[in-house]
Amino acid sequence: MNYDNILSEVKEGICYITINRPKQLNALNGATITELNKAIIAADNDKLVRCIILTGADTKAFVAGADIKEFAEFDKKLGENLARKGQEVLFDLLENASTPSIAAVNGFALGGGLELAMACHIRIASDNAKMGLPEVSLGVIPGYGGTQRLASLVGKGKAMEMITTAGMLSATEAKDWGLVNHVCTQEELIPMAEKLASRMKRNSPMAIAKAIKSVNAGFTDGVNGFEVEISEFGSCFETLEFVEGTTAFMEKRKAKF
Ligand code: DAK
Repeated sequence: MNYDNILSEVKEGICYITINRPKQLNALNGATITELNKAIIAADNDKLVRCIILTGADTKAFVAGADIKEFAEFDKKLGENLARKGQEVLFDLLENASTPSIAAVNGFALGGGLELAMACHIRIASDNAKMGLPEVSLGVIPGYGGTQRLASLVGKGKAMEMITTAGMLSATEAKDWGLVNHVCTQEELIPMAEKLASRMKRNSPMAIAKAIKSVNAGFTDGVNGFEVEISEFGSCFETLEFVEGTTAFMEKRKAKF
């Protein structure tokens, strides 16, 4: 499918989605959110796609936030509605997708941009990346799940510091804080994401999907993550991928999923 604001391409089991508005530092406007929604649904429904790598076009920004020019005119009702809709159609969608996603943070990831990276299952960053939630400097608060996901990734105290100071972390600080898993040079960023993806590709997509569901359950209010794990664990035993995984082990060969 052709998009105006993003690029989406599937190669060797990986769906590469690139936010492609470099002149606006890849800021997220409504049209971009709609296209990301379509591309993520398509990737998650494509059995050949085993990992999604999300990045920003050019070398300066992953995503420098929601498009400030677009939300400057919002009122209370519109703000609330769009926060709910945006969370559903993009951020929750990505977090709850069965396909694992890696945010390859190649520059500024601010506001909605950091929220997007945090909705991915894994984050890696190039050494020029800068991350922050500067919303309070604009008189708003993070509205795409940032107050919740940042606190769950770095802890409440550090999240409070980042949000109330509107400060930015360097890539190495973000790694020290647990916000990103790995830091590398800009040239190494996509190869590093591909290396992680290639390890995922060896494993059972069914089991990965169930593991994602179980981990996420532990971070969902009113849901007992242990119970979800037990039930998802049990359901693995009635799948062909389980049969293939265990048979391959006993036959001393690599499983073919
Ligand atoms: N929106 C729109 N345009 C942006 C942008 C943004 N977030 N960030 C950068 N740009 C544009 C600039 O306006 C500029 O465009 P021209 O003036 O050339 O037309 C171009 O990108 C290049 O930017 P700069 O000239 O500023 O580049 P610098 O290297 O000087 O500075 C910077 C880079 C990243 C430090 C700076 O651009 C910057 O501070 N950008 C804004 C960062 C920011 O505050 N982001 C927004 C965070 S708040 C909502 C839910 C959530 C949200 C909103 C609504 N609802 C549910 C309704 C989330 C809000 C946020 O994300």
